[in-house]
Amino acid sequence: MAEPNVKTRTRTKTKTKTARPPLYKVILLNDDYTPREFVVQVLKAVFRMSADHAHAVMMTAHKRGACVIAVYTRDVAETKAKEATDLGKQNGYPLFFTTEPET
Ligand code: TYC
Repeated sequence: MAEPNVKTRTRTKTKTKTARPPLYKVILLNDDYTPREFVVQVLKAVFRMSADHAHAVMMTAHKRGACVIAVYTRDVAETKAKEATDLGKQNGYPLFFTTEPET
């Protein structure tokens, strides 16, 4: 009986993956002096949050001491954290935002 003429070839497919930049968390810290409503205004203005989301985030920081509010590339995270902290400072409040690398 004749063998079927099957040729097997191995192909190597190379898929190039685009490296993603490391992400940084922006964290809101609680304090005893900044008015709740002011925190909400800053979250809406700097982090483009809805009123409801900003209020929920503010309350989480208020109750637990801190709240992760968003992740961005390092530059964006640091710029937004500084912008938001400066808004508090300009108004005489100790409101503070910090950043840390996402693990
Ligand atoms: N603890 C503040 C108050 O009772 C409100 C507040 C909430 C301040 C969250 C900062 O990240 C914060 N007036």
